[in-house]
Amino acid sequence: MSHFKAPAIASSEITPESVWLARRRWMQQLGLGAVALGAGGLSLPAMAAPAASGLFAGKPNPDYQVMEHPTAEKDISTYNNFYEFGTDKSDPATYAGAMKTSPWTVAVEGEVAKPRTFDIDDLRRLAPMEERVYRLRCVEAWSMVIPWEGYSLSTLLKQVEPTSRAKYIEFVTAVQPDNMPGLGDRIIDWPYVEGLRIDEAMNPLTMLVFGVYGKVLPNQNGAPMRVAIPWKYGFKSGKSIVKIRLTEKQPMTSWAKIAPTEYAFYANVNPNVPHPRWSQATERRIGSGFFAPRVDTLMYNGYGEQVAAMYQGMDLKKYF
Ligand SMILES: Nc1nc2c(c(=O)[nH]1)N[C@H]1C(S)=C(S)[C@@H](COP(=O)(O)O)O[C@H]1N2
Ligand SMILES: [Mo]
Repeated sequence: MSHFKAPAIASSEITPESVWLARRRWMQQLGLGAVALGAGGLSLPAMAAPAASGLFAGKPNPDYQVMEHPTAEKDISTYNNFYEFGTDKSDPATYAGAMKTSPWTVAVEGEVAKPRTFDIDDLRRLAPMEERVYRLRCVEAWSMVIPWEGYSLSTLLKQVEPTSRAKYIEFVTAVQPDNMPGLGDRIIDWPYVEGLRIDEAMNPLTMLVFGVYGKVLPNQNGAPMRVAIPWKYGFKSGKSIVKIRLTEKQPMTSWAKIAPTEYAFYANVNPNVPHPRWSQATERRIGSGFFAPRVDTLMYNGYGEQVAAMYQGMDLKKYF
């Protein structure tokens, strides 16, 4: 498939160990144990696609792996931002179980030749699940390393054929008043809306996520489908998406609406542009212990090679 091809990632960015760990886990899920593990080399042996029950056992894609070990599954699913369920980090794990994730449809509309409402099951089968180990850097200066299961958003967008007027894309999160206790807080003008420029949306790194750690996505992480845009601050990656709209004009996004001087549209991870109230130069890795040293935040969260060209010539202090 064409979207497997794309980014030229320096081999220095690919850690054989992390690829191997992800690959081993995938093999174990398929019941192959150590049998099929050859020495060295990143190529996977040819084998049958995961059975339906193993839908979320995505095949590790060696083009999308970061150096660090993944954050523990428990931390990924209990330390969350999902304001629809409250503003404490523990609220989503406590309350998101009540969110109804089935039946679920995603409407893809706006500047497209073939608008269509997809059933979530069809989206899960639109392309083979891949496991991609991505960094997630929150604007609050903490971070995680997460093995997501999904595929490039571009795969879905190609199905609906964006028109030449499609310059931006908008992601709209579900609103379930009976099941989302955080909606009572009018911090955000619900629904939660995020957006990207169309070239950012088509970048192969931009991922539709359906699972994590080889399992269906927990509700608190944005089930049944969320996006992951790993070179941007976490708030750009909308959760529990029900609508995707392609537009000619830049969409008004939730955080830019609340505090435009703090959270602008681009929100590319940039250690050189501080948040008005704190530095963005370092980050705290969740799960690494209270006394663990903070780590330096990388330009574009370490994904510069794949994304910097999209921002050439732009004043990153102005378009932060
Ligand atoms: N709908 C919705 N999406 C959201 C948020 C939210 O409050 N509501 N929080 C964002 C923020 S600030 C971050 S850091 C990530 C956190 O994703 P995680 O909880 O899966 O780690 O989700 C983003 N997506
Ligand atoms: Mo965040």
